[in-house]
Amino acid sequence: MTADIPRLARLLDDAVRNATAVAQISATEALTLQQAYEVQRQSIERRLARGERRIGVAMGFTSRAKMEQMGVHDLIWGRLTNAMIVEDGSTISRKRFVHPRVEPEVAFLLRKPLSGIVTAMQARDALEAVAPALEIIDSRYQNFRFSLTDVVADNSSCSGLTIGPWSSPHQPLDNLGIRVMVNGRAHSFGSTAAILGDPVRSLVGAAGLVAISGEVLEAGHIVMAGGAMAAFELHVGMHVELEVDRLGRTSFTVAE
Ligand code: 0L1
Ligand code: MG
Repeated sequence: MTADIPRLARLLDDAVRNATAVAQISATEALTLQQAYEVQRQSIERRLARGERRIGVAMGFTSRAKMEQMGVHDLIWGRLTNAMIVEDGSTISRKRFVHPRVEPEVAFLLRKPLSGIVTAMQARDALEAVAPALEIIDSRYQNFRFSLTDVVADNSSCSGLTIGPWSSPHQPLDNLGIRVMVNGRAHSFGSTAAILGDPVRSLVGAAGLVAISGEVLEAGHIVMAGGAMAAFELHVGMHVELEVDRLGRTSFTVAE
């Protein structure tokens, strides 16, 4: 049976808008990976038609911790829009999400377009800046469970991002200490080395993956490198702060 891609795109877009979980698509439809990316593209097109603007991409499953947490072992990507930006230090409403989680990342800002097979040196050369970032992920599937094609169709769970101060990318990024604090207390520690050994490799991967879908990482766009550690659940009353060595801090608070 041919998959009804526009229907699935609408289903997931409605799930985002209503913050309501849906059943895994893979329970009833055997999508190919290419079809899953097409569902993602069409669901984001619906957001763009409502006035949102593309601002970049988010990479997923770039660390072993994330792969093991979710049982997916392939690099994936999702599309970011301006509506997903959570101002650094601001408060989000829990009601906007189904079952949100957060994960520490680094974000790249591009000064030149990048697409296809590129070297780490070319990827670095395309960079304008780097920043500490927190990604708020929110699977639109019941119980936060999905297959590879499910999560790709669901825009790789992208939901929100806070970005801290931008710094020069001309510095080693491959082993920066990461600290996550919740309500002022240490929650978890890690290193940017967890992201493919060096987050720049995630940028190389992003350039290759978007090219398969005929896309380019545009100048001025943001690339989220992927969670460096397992994501954790967000609850009302939490103040989450990330500090990355040499890059600085970013934070947000969760309210009703
Ligand atoms: O940064 C990441 O690895 C995000 C993976 C997206 C899927 C998820 O964990 O829900
Ligand atoms: Mg992420």
